[in-house]
Amino acid sequence: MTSVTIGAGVDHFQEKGWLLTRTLEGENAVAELQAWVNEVAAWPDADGEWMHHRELTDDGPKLCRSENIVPFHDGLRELLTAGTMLSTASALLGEPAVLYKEKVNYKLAGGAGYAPHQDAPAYPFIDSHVSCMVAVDDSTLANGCLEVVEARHHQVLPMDESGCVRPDLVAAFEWVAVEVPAGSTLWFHSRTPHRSGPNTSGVPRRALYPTYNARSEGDLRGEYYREKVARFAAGDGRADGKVQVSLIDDFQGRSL
Ligand SMILES: O=C(O)CCC(=O)C(=O)O
Repeated sequence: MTSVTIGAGVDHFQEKGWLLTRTLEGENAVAELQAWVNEVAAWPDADGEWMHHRELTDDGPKLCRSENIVPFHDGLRELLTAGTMLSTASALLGEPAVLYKEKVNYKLAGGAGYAPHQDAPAYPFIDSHVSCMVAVDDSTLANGCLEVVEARHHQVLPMDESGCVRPDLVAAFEWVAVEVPAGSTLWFHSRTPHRSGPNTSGVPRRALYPTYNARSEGDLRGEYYREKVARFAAGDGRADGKVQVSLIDDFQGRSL
C-alpha cells in the first residue's frame, strides 16, 4: 500500500483540532483494506483475546465493533503501527507516538450513532494522545459520518452523567459534518468534540479507529486492554438497554 505525507497539515490540526489526510492510494489498496476488515469480522467470538460487540438493529443483531486486533492481523498491524500512520501521529503529537488502542466500528446499515463526546475521558493512563478514523467505506452523511466542532480541543468540557458533552453546550456548538472517502483518514485531537448519526443508508460505514499516545508516556496498550476487560467484567457498564463498547456511554446502539 502506498501513502502520502502529512505536509503542512500540522498547523491545520493545531488550529482546528482535526485534519483530513489521504492514507491509501488506488482502488486496490482500498479493496485490500476492506478484505482485511472482512477477515476480522469473520473471526469467531474469542475468550479474552480480540473482542467483538454486537448491537440490535431493526434487521436483527449486527456486529458494531471489534477491538484488540493488531496482535492477530499482520496487515493491519503493519498499517497501524508503522509507516505513514505512525509518522503522522508522531507529527501531530509533536513527538514519537506509539499505538495505544485500535478498533473497527462497523456501523452496518441500520447501525446506531454516537452521542457528542470527547475521547480524553475514556482513555485512562495517558495525557497526550491523538485518534483518527481511517475510512474503510466512503463515510457520508447518509451512512453516519463523523461531525466535529472546530477549535474546541483545548480543554475537557463539562459532561453529563454518561460522560458525554453537556446538552446545553452541544446545542450551542456549530457541528461540521466531515465526509471521508474510503482510504482517507480523519485525524482528531483527543479533546475534539465529535458525534455521529445512525446509518440510514443501505450500505456499511466501516472505519478503523487507532489511537496513539506519546511514547514518552509509555507503551500502555496491554495495560489499556487489561483495564478495559476488568472494568467490563466488573459490570462497570450500562443498565439502560444500550450496548457498552467504551469506558464512557457514547454509543447509542441497543443491546441484544
Ligand atoms: O464511528 C462513529 O461513528 C463514531 C465513533 C466514536 O466517536 C467513538 O468510537 O468514540
